[in-house]
Amino acid sequence: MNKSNQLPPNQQLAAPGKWPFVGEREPRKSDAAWIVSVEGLVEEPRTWTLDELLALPQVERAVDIHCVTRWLKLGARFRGVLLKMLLELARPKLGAAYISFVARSERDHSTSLPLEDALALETLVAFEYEGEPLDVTHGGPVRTIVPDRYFYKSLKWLERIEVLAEDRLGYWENGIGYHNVADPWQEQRFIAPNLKLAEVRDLMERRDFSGRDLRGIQCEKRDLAGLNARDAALRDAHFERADLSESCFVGANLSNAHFQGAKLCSSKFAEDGKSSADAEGANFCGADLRAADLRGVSLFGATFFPLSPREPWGPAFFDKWTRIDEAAIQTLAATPEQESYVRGVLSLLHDDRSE
Ligand SMILES: Nc1nc2c(c(=O)[nH]1)N[C@H]1C(S)=C(S)[C@@H](COP(=O)(O)O)O[C@H]1N2
Ligand SMILES: [Mo]
Repeated sequence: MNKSNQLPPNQQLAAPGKWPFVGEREPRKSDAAWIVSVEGLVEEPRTWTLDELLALPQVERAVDIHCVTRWLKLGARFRGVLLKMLLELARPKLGAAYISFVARSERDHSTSLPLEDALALETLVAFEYEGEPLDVTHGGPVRTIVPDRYFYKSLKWLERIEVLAEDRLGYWENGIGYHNVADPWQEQRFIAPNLKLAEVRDLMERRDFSGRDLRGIQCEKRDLAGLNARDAALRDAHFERADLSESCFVGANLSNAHFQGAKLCSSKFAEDGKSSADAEGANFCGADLRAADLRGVSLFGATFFPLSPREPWGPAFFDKWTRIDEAAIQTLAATPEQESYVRGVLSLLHDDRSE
């Protein structure tokens, strides 16, 4: 938390003890012993086995985890070695300006930071969480922890630290469009993609977004009733107050989409047997979800109930034809206020006395 005891904008607390995992689930399968190396623009490239790493001076830090999908976890205790220590041993050369962390994972997942920031933020090469070895799903045996950045800057299964003269965008930052600075206090979640205005206008007129990449699209207050957005990439899309009744979002990526005050009555986010949508971090406050079908939708960090009384929108509307199954509700478990709001409304609606 910062000095004023505030949470970063549009973030909500995860329940104590809850730590959802995000992204890849496991490292690349390999029989080779785990090593961590420092390479690139350094005087002395180094490699450490896990035992050698563990033998270096360790520190313990309480770190706030800020997930880009709108949940945070305060004061998570990590133990490890400071990046600064490893770099002092490898000695960056003149001209070293960026650092890229590369994972031992199927897609060689990576993320980067300006060297100066990585050091100033006291990046940790961590192997323990709350006194226990890191779980594999959370990046064990060794991951980086970058305080004060969205958590996608904290790499799981660290294998290689590359010191570079020029930046090399990481997996989420390159193409997928996550913000390369990622400061949660500035809400640097995504960069705006380059959508061609004429094309967007045409798609809106035809109400057909299916299969398109329309991240960050601006559709506030639009009449888009009956929209076909099947399998569309609509992360961070703006649908505030739009009419989206009877629309189809099956298979769409709606993470961090803005649905405040939108009409979503009879919209489908799911279909029997077919992939449902990803709505992690989406904002449904004030949205009309009567008769909407949200079965199996991933809702980590999504909000249905306003995070603060200052928010201009009240809670989302449901009726007894709204379909949210247990699988979808359970994805809200990390944010108990949201979960209990949804459960509460649904049980009221399905209570015979309210009919
Ligand atoms: N190797 C690797 N590291 C990764 C990712 C990934 O997919 N692969 N995802 C990132 C993202 S987006 C987040 S939010 C955090 C999630 O860490 P957790 O699963 O321990 O919560 O890891 C980051 N580091
Ligand atoms: Mo993330």
